[in-house]
Amino acid sequence: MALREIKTYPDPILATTCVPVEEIDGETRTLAQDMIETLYQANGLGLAAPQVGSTLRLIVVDLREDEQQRGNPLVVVNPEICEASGEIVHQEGCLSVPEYYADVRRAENVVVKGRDLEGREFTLEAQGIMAVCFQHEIDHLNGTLFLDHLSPLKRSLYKRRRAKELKRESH
Ligand code: K1U
Ligand code: ZN
Repeated sequence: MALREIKTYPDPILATTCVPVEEIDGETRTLAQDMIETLYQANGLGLAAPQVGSTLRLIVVDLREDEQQRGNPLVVVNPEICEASGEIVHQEGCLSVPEYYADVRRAENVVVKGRDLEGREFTLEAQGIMAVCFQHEIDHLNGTLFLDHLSPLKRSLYKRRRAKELKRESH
């Protein structure tokens, strides 16, 4: 297993629509294992393949039940939201959007369909923060960031701030 570099905004891979995994092979498994290791090192709740430079439709989510718990990772290959209901406004952050948090409105309950690393199809139900997390990760596979759910004003303020940060870092 290896840590992978987390791509940050405005890396163009974060705006890319990812392609379905056609065959779950050794490379897919290595990618998933590396993503789990990278997720834990970054202390995130979820991670999508484009965040580590791959354009495959694959996400990993940590299904811990409380803040102290770790190590219950779920890999979902070709995830899809097949049902969504309710509404929740939750503060979101993103490992690819450093040091920025904002409230986002999303569905409160989702049913997610996908495959595990053995190719077996499964569905799961998620509520609250886990539902938010699945929507956030599946957005990544469609080239969408939580910034895209904000008002144009908030988004452009963030983009200006990020451009200044990157300019400072380059000097
Ligand atoms: O995709 C990512 O960048 C990971 C991101 C996913 C996310 C989960 C839930 C709400 C919004 C976004 C994160 O994990 S950011 C870290 C985070 O928000 C968090 C970490 C531990 C506990 C709760 C939240
Ligand atoms: Zn994210």
